[in-house]
Amino acid sequence: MNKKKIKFATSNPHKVKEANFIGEKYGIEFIQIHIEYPEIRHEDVEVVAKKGVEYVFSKIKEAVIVEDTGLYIEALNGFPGAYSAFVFRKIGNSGILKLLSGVPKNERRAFFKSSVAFSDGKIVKTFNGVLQGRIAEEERGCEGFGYDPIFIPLGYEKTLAEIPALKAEISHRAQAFRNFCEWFSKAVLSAQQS
Ligand code: ITT
Repeated sequence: MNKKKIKFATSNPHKVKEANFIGEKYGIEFIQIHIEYPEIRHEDVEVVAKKGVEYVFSKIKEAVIVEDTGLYIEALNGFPGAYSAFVFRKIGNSGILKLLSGVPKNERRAFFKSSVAFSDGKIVKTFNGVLQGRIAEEERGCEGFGYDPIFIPLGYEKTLAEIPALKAEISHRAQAFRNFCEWFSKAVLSAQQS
């Protein structure tokens, strides 16, 4: 089968790998392009992703997606949320663990939200995924990236960095890309074929 290729503007190759794990099942291949876009200040990653894709489309004038993810920690009133990239660069996983030191296990709830935004100049559409879980007491595991070593999905005891195969199936990103691929293969690919 000829794969449908879609450009994916991101600096993060891990995201592309996780997206392609899902895309593969739909005959869709995501191709990484390096175009920086301004991440506007907004608490919701969906709004950030939508503005981002509009900017990237205006530069390349071709169908493209961007994806923005945030880690929302309940005990910190949703921090770092849409500022997750900045916070990760500044204080990293050890800084988050310090902020939560002394917070008991049952109060360490958190979730990841991922939003994929698509634009082809006519349609701008977003697709979301959420993964519930909690923040671990210490960093564990060496797979994955970013906050994976401190995030334990609901119903499990291991961090995402210890269970990459499971992450690939159930993550916020897997869900958002599955939603995108479902829509894209129905709305766009079937219209092109008829
Ligand atoms: P872009 O170029 O696509 O923006 P990025 O890595 O900066 O790549 P985000 O802004 O979406 O991506 O990510 C915000 C932060 O959250 C950043 O520090 C990531 O490392 C981290 N992050 C994103 N997705 C994650 C995931 O699935 N697991 C753990 N950390 C993640």
